[in-house]
Amino acid sequence: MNDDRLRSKFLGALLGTFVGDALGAPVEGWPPDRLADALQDLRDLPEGSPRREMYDALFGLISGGPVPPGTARYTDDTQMMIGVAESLAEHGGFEGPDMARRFAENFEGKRGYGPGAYGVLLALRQGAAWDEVAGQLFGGTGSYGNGAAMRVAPVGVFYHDDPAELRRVAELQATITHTHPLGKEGAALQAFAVACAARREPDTELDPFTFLDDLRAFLRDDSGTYAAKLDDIAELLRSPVPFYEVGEALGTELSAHESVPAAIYAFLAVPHSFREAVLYAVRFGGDADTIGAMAGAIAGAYHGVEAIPERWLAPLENGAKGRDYVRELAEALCARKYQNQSDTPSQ
Ligand code: AR6
Ligand code: MG
Repeated sequence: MNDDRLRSKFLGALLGTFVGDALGAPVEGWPPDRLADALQDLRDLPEGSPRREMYDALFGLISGGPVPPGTARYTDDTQMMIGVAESLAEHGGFEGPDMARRFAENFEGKRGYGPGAYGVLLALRQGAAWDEVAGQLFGGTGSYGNGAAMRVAPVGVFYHDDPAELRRVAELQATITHTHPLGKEGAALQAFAVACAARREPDTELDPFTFLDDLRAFLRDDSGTYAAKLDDIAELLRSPVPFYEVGEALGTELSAHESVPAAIYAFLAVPHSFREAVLYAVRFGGDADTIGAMAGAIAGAYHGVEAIPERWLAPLENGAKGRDYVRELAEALCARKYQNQSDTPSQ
């Protein structure tokens, strides 16, 4: 694979996370079968209200109407993905204290963090050690929320050619906030899905069943939860059903095992189009921002940044750590990767 193409995949994975997150955010928590009606209802919200602005962005993005600049905002998914990428790009590998510090410094409470992660980040801001707080969540079982998977795209592209190191770093970055085995495995699986997408040439036909075989061989999950989900994905691809039934079958919840599979499905159902894969993911409703972010990461890693519609990129918020910053971060991460290996992607 030539170096321009790989660089484009780094950009696609990170900006794909951002776009999917921003598109899904306005409809997070909505039931999929009522999403069309709900979009209609939102039109009645007062001009200038934050929810209305987000709606304008979403509706404009989907329908082709006008999109006010800066109105497509990201949530905790992208904010934490930025922390992962910053730390990897700076150190060329996993540094727990540094990544946790970046999560804490980037943290803005209004970005919609899950309750478990919110508490961990407050503790980190008050000086707690990076590997001590998360294990205490949920009665000491740790979180199996999708928060470690939603942010993992940088690990997927950075280690796309090294599955063992990818798994090690995906799990380690998870443990800062998510120590439950299902939370960590969801992060590893999502990172590996991004890697598998990054390793494939976008202009050749993608076989979803071979892709699923690769994911199955990677799994390390004694509970069998993720293997069963991958079987369900294969079955749904063989015998397609309406999208809301897909959501019901695979799950669209805040937990990793009830959301990572839906994101993988959205990519595999429409592998020829970044745009359609992300729209499919967002229309699941439920945890739409995170399923959108994860599907966007996989589809972006496969197609590359050129496949993300310009009219989706243009309205993304672009403040200090906004769209241009994420683009530069993806460039820096790619440069760091090949500096580490002291070669270029094409050699
Ligand atoms: N036992 C019971 N419930 C659990 C457990 C457990 N061990 N682990 C998680 N949950 P959290 P996140 C449930 O809070 O994963 C935002 O919208 C519990 O209800 O760690 O960082 C983000 O954008 C818990 O509150 O948050 C993500 O989309 C919930 O799972 C999403 O929330 C989420 O776990 C998850 O973020
Ligand atoms: Mg979110």
